[in-house]
Amino acid sequence: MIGAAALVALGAGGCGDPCPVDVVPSTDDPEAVRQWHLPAVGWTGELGAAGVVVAVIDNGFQLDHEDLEGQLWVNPGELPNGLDDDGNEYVDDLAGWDFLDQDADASREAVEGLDPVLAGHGTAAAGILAARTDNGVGVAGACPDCPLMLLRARDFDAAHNVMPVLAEAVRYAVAEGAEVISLSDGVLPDDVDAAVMAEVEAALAEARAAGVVVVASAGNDGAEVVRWPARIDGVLAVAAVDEDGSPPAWTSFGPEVGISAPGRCVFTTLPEDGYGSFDGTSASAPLVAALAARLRANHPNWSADEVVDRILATASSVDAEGLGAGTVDFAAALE
Ligand SMILES: [Ca+2]
Ligand SMILES: [Ca+2]
Ligand SMILES: [Ca+2]
Ligand SMILES: [Ca+2]
Repeated sequence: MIGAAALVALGAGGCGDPCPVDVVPSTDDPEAVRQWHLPAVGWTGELGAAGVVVAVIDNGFQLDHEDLEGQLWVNPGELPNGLDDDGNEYVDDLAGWDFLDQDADASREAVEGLDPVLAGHGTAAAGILAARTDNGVGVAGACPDCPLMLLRARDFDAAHNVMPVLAEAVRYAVAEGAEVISLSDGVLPDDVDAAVMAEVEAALAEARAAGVVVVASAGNDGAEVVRWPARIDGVLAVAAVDEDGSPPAWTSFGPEVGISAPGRCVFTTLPEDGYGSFDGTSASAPLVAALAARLRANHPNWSADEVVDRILATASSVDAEGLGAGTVDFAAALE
């Protein structure tokens, strides 16, 4: 699992202290007053990136969350009729797929005994990326015009620690037109089955060759160890910074990190039409994915490398080792 100890911030008690917000995003979303992370990365409220589909591969989602309504990618070739209309071998994949259950419903299903923090993981990541913005409800997303392709390929219990269906989810995302993949997930390198690793790395190489930018969380291990698959070449590994622009003690760091982004007290959507703070590099990666999508929209002919290079070249500096190029800066990158 991805550093459960650091994913501590959901629900009552939040981050321990109220999130200090000096600058408030200028949107009509009531909970945006708690979203310090948006102004911190230079996000100024513009919607941007119309039509650039971002795949979020995670542990399931509240697909009908009030602040994700209208934000989901829709498969144009599929009808709800029990048939595989578009011939992609997935029946009725109207808006994504559940690769664990092999069904069309990527909802997060209740699992008895599962930590509620982890139960809300996918919904939190999706909202950071593309919650509906300026709608008078909830929070703002960092790329609200990005259609979200929500793919369930992971559960946070031990049985799924090697992500055996991740390769299939990545290939689906690429085939169905996602241009960015956001992966708030990772395992310690020694915990990956060699065959699974090889298959996932092949799928990620295919994604990259297709121009798809893959962004992944570095991990919450508080050590110089970047989790797999963030650590592999061709995946943009994201570490966390806090509201002071410093690395929280729990963030993973190291030479494989490409960039850093806010990862503490990131206020976002949660299950049951909820909202709350989310901590961890699982919050950081979707922010960077949002910027990648924005850049992709502005520069449709750029390669994945060119998108990543722009993100790195325009980062603001961080006074710490192992955090890559610095903190992601939307304003500078999109200038
Ligand atoms: Ca289909
Ligand atoms: Ca169908
Ligand atoms: Ca399902
Ligand atoms: Ca909203």
